[in-house]
Amino acid sequence: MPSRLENKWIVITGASSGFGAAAAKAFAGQRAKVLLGARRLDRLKAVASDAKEAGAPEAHFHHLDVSYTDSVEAFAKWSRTHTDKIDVLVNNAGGAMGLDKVADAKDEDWEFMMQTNVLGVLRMTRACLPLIVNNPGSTILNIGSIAGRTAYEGGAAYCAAKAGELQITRALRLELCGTGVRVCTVDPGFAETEFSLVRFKGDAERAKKVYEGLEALTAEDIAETLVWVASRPPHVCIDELVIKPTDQAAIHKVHRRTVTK
Ligand code: NDP
Ligand code: 8X3
Repeated sequence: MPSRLENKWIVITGASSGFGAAAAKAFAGQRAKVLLGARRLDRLKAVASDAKEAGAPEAHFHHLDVSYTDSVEAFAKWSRTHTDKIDVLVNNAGGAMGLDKVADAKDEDWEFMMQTNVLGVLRMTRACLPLIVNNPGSTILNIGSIAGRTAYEGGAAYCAAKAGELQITRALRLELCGTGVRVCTVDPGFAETEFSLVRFKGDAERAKKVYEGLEALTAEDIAETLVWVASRPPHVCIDELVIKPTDQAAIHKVHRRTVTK
């Protein structure tokens, strides 16, 4: 049976690493066409080439910084040079910066988290909506987090940002009801990508400790889930999907099998 995603146009933000890069390859494996955005062009070029190899009939990339409206609008304009309709928009760009308590945290870290996870999702969605609204069966797929559902110490701004993403998803679903456009959020727990390396500003040892002793989710686990959500029949909307490692029963309840000192 041909894939429902064959020859569909998929826009992925934050496609230069982690979930976004894995999603580019997973959608490509369904013979979908991918438009990829992020700030690191060298990485995007490699991901686009991998996507072609994985079966994408077309794979293109363009600079995108979701923190800036101009950049988002330039990206959307470039998208229109390839297609006049978007079938799946994956709002994935984002992440955490720092794990400081409110008393010690820095404005620039808060600003990164709000700009990417909250305003970035709003900007990208607004810019792409003209290519989505007249396309029933299309999907806006936002990447949230279990952090948007449960708070943790040091996570005030990140948890707030992902809670913001969840409410944006819910509001947008109400706004688009009747258009046939699905609005979904996939909310992962611990997944071993560059997420913690970015959060800890390049401290690889500290980043590795986050996943020590447990079998974390992989980027491929999430990519496979995104493909599944986007390939449901058009009348089926997976509103909210929480996905965690089996070793993580809740945000604070993690079973670590081995811990080295
Ligand atoms: P990575 O750090 O591996 O990937 C983050 C991606 O976001 C990169 O491609 C990065 O690209 C991009 N990005 C960051 N800032 C911007 C920006 N201003 N404009 C455009 N792109 C940007 O982490 P993940 O793959 O894990 O994270 C992807 C999403 O998943 C994030 O929203 C994160 O919050 C969320 N998430 C992650 C979890 C985890 O445990 N890993 C769990 C739950 C949610 P570049 O730097 O090239 O711009
Ligand atoms: C990433 C999951 O628990 O590290 O969103 O915040 S967590």
